[in-house]
Amino acid sequence: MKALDADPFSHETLDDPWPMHETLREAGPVVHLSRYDVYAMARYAQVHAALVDWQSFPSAAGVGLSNFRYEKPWRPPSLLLETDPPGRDAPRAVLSAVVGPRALRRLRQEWHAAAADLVDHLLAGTGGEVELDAVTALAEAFPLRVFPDAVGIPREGRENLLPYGDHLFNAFGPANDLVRNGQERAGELTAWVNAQCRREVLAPDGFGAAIWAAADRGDLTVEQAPLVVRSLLSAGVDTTVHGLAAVLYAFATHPAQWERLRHSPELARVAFDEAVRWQSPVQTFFRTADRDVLIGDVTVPSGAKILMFLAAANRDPRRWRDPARFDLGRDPSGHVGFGMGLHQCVGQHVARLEAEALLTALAARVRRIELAGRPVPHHNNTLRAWKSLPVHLALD
Ligand code: OVM
Repeated sequence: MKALDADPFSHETLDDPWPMHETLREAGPVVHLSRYDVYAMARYAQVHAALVDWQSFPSAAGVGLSNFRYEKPWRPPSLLLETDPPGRDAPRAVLSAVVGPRALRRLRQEWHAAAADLVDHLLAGTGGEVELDAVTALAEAFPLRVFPDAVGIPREGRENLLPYGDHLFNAFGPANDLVRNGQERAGELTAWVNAQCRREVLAPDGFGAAIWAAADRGDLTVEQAPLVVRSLLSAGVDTTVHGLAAVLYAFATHPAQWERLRHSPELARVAFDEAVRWQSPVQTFFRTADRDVLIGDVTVPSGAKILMFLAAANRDPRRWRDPARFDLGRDPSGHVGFGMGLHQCVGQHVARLEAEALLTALAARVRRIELAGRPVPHHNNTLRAWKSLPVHLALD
């Protein structure tokens, strides 16, 4: 087995992760990262197999670098992300129903109208040409307009959602400067998020109230309900924002693909999944070996942390033809950008609906979208994120 000195969490790597992913893939089915004394998988076949095999690679020791067997988690573990069956099953079943395709049907029209309204306001009176920051004006603005309302949290303090998520996703990595810089506000942000999970503050018609209703039915305990709401607020904002940023970045740099979407707006969902494959907004998660596990000719020892490179698997040439190409003509299904197996993203239908609404609204009015300046990445230990994406839009 190869041992590598690569640092997946350095600023250099976060700026441009793709060369390191290729190095890891080519080094073998599993490699050792000496800097952190962890193992890593970057090929599609191994990442997929390990994600599906939750018995050998459980999540309850944490899906970050820190091993909950030895270190106290910085917040009470998630009942979904950081719990294995059987404890995970009731929270998962409840949340799947609350944010599943059936439950989302009533939001479809409303979110399409909200997206059309947002786009109309951005383009109003611009005389056919406009420059804007696709991160703040679109990728952040749209989810922040619809998602907190759908959960049913009060308006006050919503500006805390993105900073909370940013710290949470940094905290899955090592205690580097990104984590240290976030620590200052972590207590205050966590307290705010926890306060939004209480039944009294949640609007009666939202996802949050539906989770509490499950507790009333006995499907969850009253101790579990606020933690399930916390998962929505933790995993549902930054991920979607940067997924939308990814698809907007993709179109701004692939004019022929934008043409194609304009011609066939029903491709909006495929476009979003292809962008999730292509950029992998969630780049990595760890698992922990539950026993000595033989992978190829390497024994990953019991208790070892293994870094799963979702992003590298999503560009593995063994699985994808011309993987670095953003192409609406391919079938991106099977990508591991939402994970795979029994922890696969429970909110993926929400994310797809947000993307479909926003892309449909844009495709109806925008003839051309192109970069108007240098995209500025936002470094995060887990997320592939952007600070800004200056774009020029030409209208119909
Ligand atoms: C959670 C949680 C937090 C972050 C990410 C995530 C991608 C879940 O609290 O359940 O899934």
